[in-house]
Amino acid sequence: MSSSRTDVDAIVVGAGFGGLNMLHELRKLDMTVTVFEAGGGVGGTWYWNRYPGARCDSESVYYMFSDRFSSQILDEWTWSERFAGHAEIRDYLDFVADKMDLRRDIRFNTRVSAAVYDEENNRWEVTTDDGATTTARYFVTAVGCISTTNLPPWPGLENFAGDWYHTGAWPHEPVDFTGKRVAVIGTGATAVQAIPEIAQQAAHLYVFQRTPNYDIPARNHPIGPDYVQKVKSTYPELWERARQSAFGLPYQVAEGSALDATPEERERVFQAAWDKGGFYIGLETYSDFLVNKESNDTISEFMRARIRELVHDPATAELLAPSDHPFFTKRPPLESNYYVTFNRDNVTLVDVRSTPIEEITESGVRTGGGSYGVDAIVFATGFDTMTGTLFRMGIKGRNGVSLEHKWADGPRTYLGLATHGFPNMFMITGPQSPSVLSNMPVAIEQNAEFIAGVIGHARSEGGDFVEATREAEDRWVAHHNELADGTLLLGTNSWWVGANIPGKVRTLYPYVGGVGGHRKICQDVSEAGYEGFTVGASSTAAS
Ligand code: NA7
Repeated sequence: MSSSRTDVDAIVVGAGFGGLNMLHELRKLDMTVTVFEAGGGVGGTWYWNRYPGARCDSESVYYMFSDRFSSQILDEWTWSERFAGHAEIRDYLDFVADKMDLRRDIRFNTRVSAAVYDEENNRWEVTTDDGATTTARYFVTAVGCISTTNLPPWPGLENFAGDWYHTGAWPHEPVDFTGKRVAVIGTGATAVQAIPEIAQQAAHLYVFQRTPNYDIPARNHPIGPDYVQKVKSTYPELWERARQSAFGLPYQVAEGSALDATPEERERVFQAAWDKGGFYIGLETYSDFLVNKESNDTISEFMRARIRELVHDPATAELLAPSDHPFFTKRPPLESNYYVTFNRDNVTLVDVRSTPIEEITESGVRTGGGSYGVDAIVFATGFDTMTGTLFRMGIKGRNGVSLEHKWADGPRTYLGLATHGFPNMFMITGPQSPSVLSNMPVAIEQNAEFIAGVIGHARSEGGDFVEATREAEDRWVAHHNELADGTLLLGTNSWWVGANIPGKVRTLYPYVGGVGGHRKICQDVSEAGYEGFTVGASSTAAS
């Protein structure tokens, strides 16, 4: 392996939380970095997801960079709501980018179309849609887990006379549905946020549901200075708890099975968490929902009972009450006025489980059960998550092997952050890392610090080449699969297991061992001299 010069030391793809954090960490190593970002600004998922009601389901005071990134920013930024809306999160990331002077290294409106490892020169050649090729020693993807939209290939969309939108690529100008008949297809976390908002404008809203979810009340509200001050004063402890926790949130971890409580005690515990709103009901009540079906049945039934209380029409309530999967084996949406929206006269729930969508027509949506005339269609049909964006980037490692080919039977990673055969490449929140099963900024912070740690280690050894070994990768995949097999998650059709995309490999994509567990393993790896990584040096530096 010889080595030639490169345009920059590292290329990072994406300028959301992950890319900004990675850029910051690489700068600390005195590296030159170019970040390519397809969007016109920072924000990642929040740049694209501007649909009505789009907001974060992690509490805003924990959905941010911690003191490890910048204690000044942590101190200066103040959120206005318990769960921040998309515009406020963009404002925050703009604030971060300006404060840290990050924009000078970011090339906006530039999409990566190919990234090829050149073994001869030990460098990555990254081609962008402006036709340019940029070379770098290191290549880091920070492309988000939920960034490539999924539009099911229903025939006829080209004939539709009205306007249509995908929630994940929403226009930057507000869309006015006033007086219009609107179809929303999908009832995932996105649709659950958008539907109550659109229903207030639309003349009539048809909601096309294939699978109901267990939607948890968000109980969003403005937060005042006293609360913010209290949180800020305890941040050091809260961040430490979040870093050691399973889900990247500083909640009190539940212990014990729901089956060990009396029915009355369970009801009281569930009700208190339901009233509190947010993910507490899944995380702070009992600990075995994901591994014990019988325990899960207790909370699933509690949730169904709440839905039946909220929705007046019994037939609609029954359609909205999930019975095909246990609670939290699919991402539970947080809802604000979602269920009660179905009590409005201008909202109709259409069951496309029993009568699937067959065609988009000139005038609307045709299912096996009938035709629905609409003026606008909102596709809230999700994403090709976790691997979709990585595969579309045209990544090729050693010997020209594509990532898609290497992962044809499912992702194979070391720690969810690197993959054998792709030297000097790292993934922020890659498959088989905690990623989407966590409060993302906390997972991202660890990922970025660890990746910088590996690169820093290689450099301190005089190296400029680092690769996960096949043995280390095999061990991680076996460990990942063993944990996944011990849960109920693989039994439910969800995007967590790739079930939303026809033909996609069914495997648990995120790592279920928790943010704290993953962090501990990574720490052990680093303390053992970055065990599982081969470090080397290019033989000569050509000019
Ligand atoms: P999701 O959670 O993947 O939801 C997509 C929705 O679209 C879901 O209700 C799907 O039903 C529905 N869908 C997808 N394809 C079809 C077809 N062919 N027919 C009928 N219905 C369909 O995406 P979101 O954008 O809501 O949320 C993604 C994540 O972003 C979320 O989990 C948070 O982590 C943030 P299905 O359930 O597959 O039957």
